Amino acid sequence: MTADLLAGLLPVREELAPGAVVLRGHALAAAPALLAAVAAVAAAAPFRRMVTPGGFAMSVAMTNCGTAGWVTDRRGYRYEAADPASGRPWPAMPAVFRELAGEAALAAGYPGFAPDACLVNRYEPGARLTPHQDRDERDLGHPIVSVSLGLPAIFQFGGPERRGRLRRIPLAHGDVVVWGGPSRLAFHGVLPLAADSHPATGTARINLTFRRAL
Ligand code: MD6
Ligand code: FE
Repeated sequence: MTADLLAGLLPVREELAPGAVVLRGHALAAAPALLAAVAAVAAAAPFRRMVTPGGFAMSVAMTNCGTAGWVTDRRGYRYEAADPASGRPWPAMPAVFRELAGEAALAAGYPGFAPDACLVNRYEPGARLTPHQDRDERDLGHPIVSVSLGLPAIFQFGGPERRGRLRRIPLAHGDVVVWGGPSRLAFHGVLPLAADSHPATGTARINLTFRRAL
């Protein structure tokens, strides 16, 4: 049985922790339009492996759209209005992105979410994200909406302290995680992607994380 079918047997709404929910399959209907929009964004602002402040190239390739984009380099993590690779503003956020994000946030109990930034992550086999907090946004009162497309991955989810135990949550094509309130500063990561192929994305997993950055 494929991961997508397995995911369909799980409850549609899973409470991860207070303020954090998984909405299974919530982005399935929009997935083709979302992936077409990802291709358009990447044509204007190509995926690239950014460098951490410690000097290591990240295994995940990233790009952004919206009025602000998340970047990292030797100087640190921050939001920038322009793509450092081109000097041009990040591509505008596609309407299908904004609508899906606002609607998923509402379904999770966060009405009025209006993202100004979407970080687009591309995982190839072996790519991973070490546990971290998302804390570069100005107002942590806004939630984050995270959309998984293509190959499945294991999401790690803990508490507000690095030392805490991490749960493992499988995320499949079309799953959406919404994250805010008392969980906004929870540590989370993604385990190394297993090699496989998916009809929607080939050998990759795409993750969209929507934020209100400014
Ligand atoms: C990913 N996601 O799923 C990486 N951050 O590829 C994140 O880092 C993330 O999924 C904050 C909230 C939800 C997330
Ligand atoms: Fe994150």
